[in-house]
Amino acid sequence: MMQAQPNSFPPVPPTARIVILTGAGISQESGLETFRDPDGIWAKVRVEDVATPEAFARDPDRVHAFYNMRRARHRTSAVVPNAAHAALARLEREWPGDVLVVTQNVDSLHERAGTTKLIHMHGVHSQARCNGCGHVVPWDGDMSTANVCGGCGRAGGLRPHVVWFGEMPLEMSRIQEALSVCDLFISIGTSGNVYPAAGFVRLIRRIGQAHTVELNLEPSRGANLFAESCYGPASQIVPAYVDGLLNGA
Ligand code: BV8
Repeated sequence: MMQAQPNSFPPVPPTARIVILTGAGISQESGLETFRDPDGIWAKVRVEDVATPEAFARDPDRVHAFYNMRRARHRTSAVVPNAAHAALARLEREWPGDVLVVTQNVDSLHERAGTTKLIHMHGVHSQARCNGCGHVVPWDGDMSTANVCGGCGRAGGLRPHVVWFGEMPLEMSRIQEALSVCDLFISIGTSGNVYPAAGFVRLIRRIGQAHTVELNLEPSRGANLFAESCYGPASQIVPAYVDGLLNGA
């Protein structure tokens, strides 16, 4: 495992606008599984069976069981924000410039750590959406085809308010706007496999004004696209990187 490298780049000016992309790796030390690690979610269940609109149309009970299991896991007392989530919330509080977290994660660990400027581009499993009328409501317990939509009164159409493969991620124009003006782009805990998130660093490089940093356990698929990188567990390297930013501010 490559160890954290000292930050040998010029200090980031305190007016810098920061966009941070996070993936499942930032939540791994909180006890939530990643997707593509050897013991990850996709090693146990196929995307085509649980994370596409076609899967939900074909076998909604199976898809509900998959998300009910993940929602229940997330509710256990052992799953709490780790030092990486806390460091990003501190950065938002103490950094003079704008800080926006764009997460691919459907858990609520960033909010629970105190991050408020946050976009869940792949949705959240703590909300339900009606396939019939689009009504979105908070959802904490199990969900099934027996549940009735509070908006249209129909049963059977409620689904987790998450973005499946083949569906458009949420708030893409707001994300693209933030990427187009940012001065620092930090990617944390993502393997760089899933688009459009995996393409953000290419967009940033095309615009050419922002410094790009990858903080991950190991090099992602897009590792060579980042100007700076630091490898190790997020709970260690993210607080260290945030300290470096705030000490230089
Ligand atoms: C779309 C659902 C278009 C919720 C998920 C090119 C361009 C555009 C699209 C595509 C394209 N090529 C292919 C596509 C289609 C597809 C795609 O990208 N497929 C891939 C597999 C090739 N993309 C889509 O379908 C997207 N939609 O493009 O729509 C469109 C246009 C018009 C109209 C309609 C549609 C939708 C993608 C969203 C899919 N939904 N999740 C859920 O169940 O969670 S994706 C799923 O993968 C999760 O959201 C997850 O967050 C995401 C990415 O995974 P990672 O977060 O990176 O997790 P992973 O396990 O892979 O990696 C973890 C990393 O952490 C590793 O690197 C590991 O080393 C590291 N790590 C582990 N432990 C630690 C650590 N790091 C630090 N510390 C640790 N302790």
